[in-house]
Amino acid sequence: MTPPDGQTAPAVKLSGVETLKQSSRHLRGALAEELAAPGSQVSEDGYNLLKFHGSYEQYDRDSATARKQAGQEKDYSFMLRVRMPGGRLSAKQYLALDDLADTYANGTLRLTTRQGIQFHGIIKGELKPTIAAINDTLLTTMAACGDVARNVMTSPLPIADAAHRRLDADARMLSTALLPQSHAYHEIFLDEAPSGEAEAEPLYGDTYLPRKFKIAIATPQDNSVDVLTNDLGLIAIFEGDDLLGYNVAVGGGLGMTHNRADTFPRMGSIVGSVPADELLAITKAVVVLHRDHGNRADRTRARLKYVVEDMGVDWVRARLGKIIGHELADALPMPAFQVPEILGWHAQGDGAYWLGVPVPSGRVADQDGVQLRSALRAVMQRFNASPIVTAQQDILLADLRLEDRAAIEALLADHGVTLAEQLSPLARWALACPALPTCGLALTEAERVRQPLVAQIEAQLARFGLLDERISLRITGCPNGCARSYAGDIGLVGRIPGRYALYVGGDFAGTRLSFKLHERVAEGDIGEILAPLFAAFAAQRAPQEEFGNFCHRLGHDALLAL
Ligand code: SRM
Ligand code: SF4
Repeated sequence: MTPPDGQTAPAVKLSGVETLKQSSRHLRGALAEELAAPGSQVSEDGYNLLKFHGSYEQYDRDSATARKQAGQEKDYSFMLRVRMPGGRLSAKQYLALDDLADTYANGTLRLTTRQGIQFHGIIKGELKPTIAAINDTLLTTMAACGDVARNVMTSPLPIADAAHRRLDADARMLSTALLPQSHAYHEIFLDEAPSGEAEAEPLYGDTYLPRKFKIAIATPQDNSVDVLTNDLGLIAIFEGDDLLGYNVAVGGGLGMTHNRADTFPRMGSIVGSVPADELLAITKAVVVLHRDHGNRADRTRARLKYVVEDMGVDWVRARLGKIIGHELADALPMPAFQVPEILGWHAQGDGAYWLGVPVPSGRVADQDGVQLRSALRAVMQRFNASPIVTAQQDILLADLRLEDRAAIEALLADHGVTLAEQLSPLARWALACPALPTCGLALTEAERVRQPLVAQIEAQLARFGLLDERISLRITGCPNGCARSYAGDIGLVGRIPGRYALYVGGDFAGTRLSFKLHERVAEGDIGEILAPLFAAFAAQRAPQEEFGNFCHRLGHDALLAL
């Protein structure tokens, strides 16, 4: 797809989505009419355009077979994703979203691995009022999905210092600067009149990007966002309060397709650095690189990572230099990545405290005897907490007073909420994607088996005295990697119903991909299959060595021999 400099690309047959974008009048298509029409679904074109406005049509996969047998149509509904840079929103906004979960959705909020919030189960006729209500809170679903730059991630820590203020401001600035300029969202969902002015998409162009584009900003001290798994990873290097610049990592991404060897997860490559005042310029340059060189014929190979892999890091660096008008400086020296402890009580440095509350799989619900949703709502209302969603699907309640600690803990305990210190590190750091019943791509369960899988693995860790080890577990219902399953210590990737591929050898700090150790492990055998690895780790680990690093050091064959 990408020709060498100075040559013209051979003509390619564009994918259907490219043709749709081109003819959509900047993402309008017939969406307004389709949403107003009777029926529970939108057309395929409507489905593809809706993504740009933050929504996916889904159906309840649990009831699909029974409904088919009964001659009924599937139970269709819509997922809606809120874009909130750095996972930040106010208590008022959170409470408004919480209300909407009852009014229009399935009574739950879902905190995502990219610091967003999702609703599930909105019926077609209520999508428009839901989006309008979200807009009233001054949040948006615009460009939360689709072939554009998605929610920008950054450190969730509400530490009151110059570095954290800067990270927060950078994420907001980039998110705003990269929003599409089309007025379509306002016309379709907010009933605003067409602006009447000629509309342009100066950055994206009429066909937007070849595929989704993800950005995260981290520091070496806080890589809780897994910065290298993003299309563009920005690593801010501070010396005290001074921002020296950003190291620029390009071409990260995790999705792959089973049985297609030319698709694979990839960690971003650090191609150089830019000074602090060139953050927006380099970000736009990487977007342009993707826009102009990404594959527009084959959507499974359309991510920026394949351009970087195919063309090489030197080409990327030279190309970016051309776009921003000067060569990229060499990468700034940086210490090794770390991931700090985020949950529990921490001082913010301004007299206030944050409490990080674990939210299993990010599902904020009142279910299974735990009133987590009510508890969070009550803390926001009574203690005016500022919520922040983390990339671990958890929530930080910031700006709390230490004198309220006992009352807050009592409130949470009354609602049956488990606090971080009551959990093993494995349970604290386990991620699971939604998978069944909402995700149309799921091959296996993920969110709904998170708890039993954690329990299975905990039992084996306990056998070898490893229950206090910090180990990250990531579970996904298919190879797309939504819970970043190829980047942690242990990855479980759904293959066929009830069976998972087992990945190990990544690391907690998120610097390395894991490798596949087993192709199809039955759900009930996962603890047992890990047991020999834990035994060897307990017996042979080097001082301070973490589980992922141990697996990496031994390598695939030695681990398999165990
Ligand atoms: Fe994802 C598609 C859920 C983070 C890679 N992802 C989907 C869809 C929309 C399924 C679909 O296309 O029909 C899932 C909706 C399920 C549902 O019922 O809600 C879905 N992805 C999620 C979330 C909610 C998982 C979670 O547990 O939180 C995350 C939403 C983040 C957000 O707020 O924006 C989510 N998805 C990710 C990540 C992790 C990340 O970005 O840090 C990845 C891996 C990184 C990457 O992009 O490579 C990821 N999702 C994918 C892919 C594979 C993309 C690829 O190019 O390889 C798909 C499939 C696709 O796009 O075709 C996908
Ligand atoms: Fe769906 Fe697969 Fe993403 Fe899980 S990893 S949410 S199953 S697309």
